[in-house]
Amino acid sequence: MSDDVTRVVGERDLDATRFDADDARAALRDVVRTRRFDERALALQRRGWMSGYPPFEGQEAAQVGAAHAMEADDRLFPTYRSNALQIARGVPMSDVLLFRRGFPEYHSDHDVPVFPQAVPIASQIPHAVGAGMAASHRDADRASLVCFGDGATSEGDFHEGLNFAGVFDAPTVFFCENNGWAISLPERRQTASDSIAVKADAYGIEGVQVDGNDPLATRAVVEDALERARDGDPVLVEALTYRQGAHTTADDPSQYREGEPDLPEWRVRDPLDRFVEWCRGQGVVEEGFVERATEAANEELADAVETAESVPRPEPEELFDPVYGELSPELRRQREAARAVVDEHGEETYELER
Ligand SMILES: Cc1ncc(C[n+]2csc(CCOP(=O)(O)OP(=O)(O)O)c2C)c(N)n1
Ligand SMILES: [Mg+2]
Repeated sequence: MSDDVTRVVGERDLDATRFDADDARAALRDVVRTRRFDERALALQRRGWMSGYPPFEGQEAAQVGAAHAMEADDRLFPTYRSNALQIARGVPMSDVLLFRRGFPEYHSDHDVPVFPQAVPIASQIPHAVGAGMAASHRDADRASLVCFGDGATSEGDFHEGLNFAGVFDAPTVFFCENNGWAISLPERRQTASDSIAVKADAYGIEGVQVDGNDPLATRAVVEDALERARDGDPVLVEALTYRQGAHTTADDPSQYREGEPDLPEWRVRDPLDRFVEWCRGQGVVEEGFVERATEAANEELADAVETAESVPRPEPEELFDPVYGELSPELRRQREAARAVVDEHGEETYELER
């Protein structure tokens, strides 16, 4: 494993990268766009529009960089925190909002190959490896990109997934967003290894670290990793980033943030301002670019909320019917009780829930 952390922003000029001005602008536009999504989603949750929301503020650059590195046919395996990645990849904002609003089965007619977002930690990792193996059995030129956090590396599924990928050359990129925290547990308590990337050594695969708050560095590293993976060499990418907000809207970080880890100076906590400044210095964006990107994101969000609100609420029976072939007497009773509440209160039912 290389000890180097790949960095571009604040370290190199655009001319010294594989990217051009359009690439940099596309990255900035999506960082701004997903930041706006996160802010709006938090506000919607605060007024009861959805029951809970896991903010990704601070992680936009890592996710946008990874999204822009993927080819159309690559498979994405997101978590609850990977919504910037999904959006930058082309999943409609309304789909993401609807998942959080309690429509986990809903998806619109888009053509992004994306699996359901995983909430059980690390459970998606073996799935991604399996999909990668299926691709190689079919001689399909595609890879899986599986997202997870620093906390997921303590789960058995992480180790099983990496081991399997190493043994079977499964075309998989393991994309770990090390955001400093697993709920309240700081990264220094998560592992005694020197890094997360170093764990790849144990499975005979490559591990690399990248400044995850740098969208172009992340894109370059993930592009290379996906290319290697498609050739049968899985890669573990550790994107060093930082969770600025709460774990979810049900969390109060003031209870534990005193254990704040010290970060090296280059590891800025926020990717946006530094990237804006760098893009200006490189002559890539003119005055008003960020404002226009923000305005466009606001319009997209207004449409997404309207679309999400137009999708009919599921019937209460849908909570029960897909679970068992035959419901137990107690579940039958609950199913009837749920129907009775909806019949009695109609649309107000959803107000009562809050
Ligand atoms: C199997 C499992 N165990 C525990 C939990 C509870 N849980 C939810 S998020 C979380 C921490 C995950 O931290 P990390 O992997 O770093 O991801 P992050 O939330 O920082 O993106 C835990 C323990 C869970 N969802 N699934
Ligand atoms: Mg984490």
